[in-house]
Amino acid sequence: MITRRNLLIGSAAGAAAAVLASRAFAELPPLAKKDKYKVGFAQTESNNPWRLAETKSMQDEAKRLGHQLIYTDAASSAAKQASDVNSMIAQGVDAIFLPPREDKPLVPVILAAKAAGIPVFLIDRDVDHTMAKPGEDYVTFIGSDFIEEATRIGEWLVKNANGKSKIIELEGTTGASAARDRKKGFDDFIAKHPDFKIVASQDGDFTRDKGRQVAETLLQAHPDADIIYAHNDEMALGAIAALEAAGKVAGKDVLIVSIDGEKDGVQAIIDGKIGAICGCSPLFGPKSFATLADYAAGKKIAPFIKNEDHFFDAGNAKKDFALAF
Ligand code: GYE
Repeated sequence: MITRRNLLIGSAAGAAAAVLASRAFAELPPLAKKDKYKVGFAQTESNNPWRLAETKSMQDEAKRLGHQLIYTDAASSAAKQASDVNSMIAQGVDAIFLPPREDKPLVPVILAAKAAGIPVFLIDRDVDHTMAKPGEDYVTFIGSDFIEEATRIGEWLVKNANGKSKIIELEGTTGASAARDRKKGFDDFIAKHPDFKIVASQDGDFTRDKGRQVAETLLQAHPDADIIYAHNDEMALGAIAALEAAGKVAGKDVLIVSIDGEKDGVQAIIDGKIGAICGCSPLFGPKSFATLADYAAGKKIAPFIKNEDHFFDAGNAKKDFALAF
């Protein structure tokens, strides 16, 4: 008999057994009702305030509830994140919380966890639904609606651009659902507003330094660009550094908009350097563990559990600063 938790995922025998087990369990794996769980949280990287706030929120809530949290950091590598998940499966965790760094490379380990009888909850980023489906292969996706975030930024721009129109777009990590949808939502919106034009769009990997480098290159190629849309605050802050190095004034010569709501970002609104930020909460702990408990209690879980985002601009940045992370 196959003991689901003991599959040796990775070995040939393990892979074959995993296929058998996945056929035997077309449904999501159940989760026994227990007071204390051993759960995995496979973080993508820890190089920005958003990630650090998310990790702290998961750790704090696990501690508060008395669960054991197995935490790993993939150091910006989807391959390492996949092997981190495999090792959680081998350790026989009860459930796994996973923010898939990219939307395709993590699918095989999500399916392997399912085959091993371990429910997976995707948090903050989703996977490609043609390869794996919420409610079938993993329990749910908990996170923001990235298309909506990007559309809100577009709507703000249309009202507040004051004649500025040539946009440089700094994209998040290629292959990340957050980057894909923040681009799609924005680009589709701008396509309906012919007064605006995206003159260049490039991957800045969601980091401050890459954002600065890419902004520097794109500003050289498009010196007349007067708007920068960054898929997160870190890249927007990098873009401010690039503008200042080029002798331009952020917020005057170039209007900057972004997404997240970290403290440095909201402070940059107060300082007049960023025009608007659509918030994106990293505080996943309470909702993640509440969803886990609901699942164990046999409640029906929606395939998408949406986080509501707070919008910041000069009108509320000071008053709402406490909402920044
Ligand atoms: O905006 C960014 C982080 O996946 C929603 O990833 C998340 C994004 C967040 O690195 O700052």
